[in-house]
Amino acid sequence: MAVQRALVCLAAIAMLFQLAIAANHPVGAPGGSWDTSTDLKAWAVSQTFSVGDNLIFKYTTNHDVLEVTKANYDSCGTSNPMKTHTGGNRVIPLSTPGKRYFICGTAGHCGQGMKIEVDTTAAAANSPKSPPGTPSGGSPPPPKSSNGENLHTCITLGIGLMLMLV
Ligand SMILES: [Cu+2]
Repeated sequence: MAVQRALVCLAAIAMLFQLAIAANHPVGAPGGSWDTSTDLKAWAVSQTFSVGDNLIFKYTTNHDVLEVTKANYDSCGTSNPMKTHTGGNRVIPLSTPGKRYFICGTAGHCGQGMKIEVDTTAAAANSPKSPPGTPSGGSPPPPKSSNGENLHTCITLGIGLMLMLV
């Protein structure tokens, strides 16, 4: 029984960590952003993008964000972008593995370095999807008298642990 409780506790903590693993990537941070003065190429290389992460573009309105083909990325071609994002604050979910290309559409900015290649990798093998045991809308597993309490303690512990590590 004690082993079972320990396992539940570990599972709860693992779930919390998994949530923490999905990362946000503010483009150019720290110290820079989506602008012409940030070394965005170096920034992109320094990042590890995983499925489930988010790219966050924050920029002044003299910029925009175009998602383009590799050819247009290479040539700074701004015609026929796959997507155009304006408004100054854009969250782009990285939901599938593979390469995506973003450039600024303002004349000259891509040539000044406002372009990034984002290579999203599949989620790491040690963070599997949550088990399919809980169908959406299904009822939660039958509560056992003290387990709820234990789970709560575990989650509290897990959050404490995360805060320590952050
Ligand atoms: Cu720009």
